Amino acid sequence: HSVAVLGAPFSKGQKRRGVEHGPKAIRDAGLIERLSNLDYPVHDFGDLSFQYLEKDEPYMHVPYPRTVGRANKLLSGAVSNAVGAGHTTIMLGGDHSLAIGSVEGHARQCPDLCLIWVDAHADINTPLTSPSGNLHGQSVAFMLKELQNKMPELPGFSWMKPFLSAKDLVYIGLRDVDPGEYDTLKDLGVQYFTMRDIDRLGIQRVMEVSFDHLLSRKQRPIHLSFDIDAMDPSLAPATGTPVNGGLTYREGIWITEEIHNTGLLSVMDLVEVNPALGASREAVASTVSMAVDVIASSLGQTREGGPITQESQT
Ligand code: DIR
Ligand code: MN
Ligand code: MN
Ligand code: MN
Repeated sequence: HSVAVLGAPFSKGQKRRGVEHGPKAIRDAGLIERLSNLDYPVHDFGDLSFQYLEKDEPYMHVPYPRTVGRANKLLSGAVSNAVGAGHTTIMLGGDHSLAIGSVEGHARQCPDLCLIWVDAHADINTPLTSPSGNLHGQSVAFMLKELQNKMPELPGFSWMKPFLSAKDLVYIGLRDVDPGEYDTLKDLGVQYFTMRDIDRLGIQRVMEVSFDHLLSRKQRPIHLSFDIDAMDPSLAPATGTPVNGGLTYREGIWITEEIHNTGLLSVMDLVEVNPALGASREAVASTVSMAVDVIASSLGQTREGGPITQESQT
């Protein structure tokens, strides 16, 4: 198989500037070279170019609905094309509102996909429950069929319909869940693992139960939506909404290694790297390096080495 890398320099799903520079920072840190050390061809599709609408009045307290909706429509088509061409697709954000288009485009090719959401946050607010209004905290609510009658019709989103069932979703890494989100998670019976659950069960067991939940009935494509703020802020400080007590390096890599080992990873989002934040150059460099490591590990980079292949003979 082959890998497609797709940059999505977009930031209007939240209010801090700089996250649109994520794709460039991740590429500059050598992502493509790292992936070419693995055993398949890598196609870099470059960055999408998003239009920022001049007139885009807030919907209630939700800023830039049309701009976010349009960006996601564009991204959806690009992800759908890349998956349709047979590539395992890596989407570099940009903020996490981009998961709406990424997962939707993936689902157009693979209607039976399942979604693993690795994040400090559940991103399942609706415009009515959202404390901030920011669309990057609402992405999952746009996807879920069960929330259809709780979602107002936002301008910019008429191109899509909810397409995912709550049973096809697992969260890992949660530690900052808003009250409305908590109620939704409980009402819908979503399978989720907070940092407290990881402390209790261990990350190995968390992944085992996650795969049991998603894959025991049948094998199907996995969409991994990885918000870098899932990682502990000591490892990934350059992000818009860091929360203490996150995943360790080894927990993060265990998650991605286990997902690779299923052989079912189809699309991965890596979002919320913001090179304009972070207290120093080192802080930005460590965040970007963490992003490259979880991507490479999702695509088969191992901690165990491997046999000689054609590629490994210089
Ligand atoms: C918060 C923060 N729950 C919100 N969400 C973030 O704005 O809805 N998601 N930062 O990544
Ligand atoms: Mn997120
Ligand atoms: Mn987050
Ligand atoms: Mn492999």
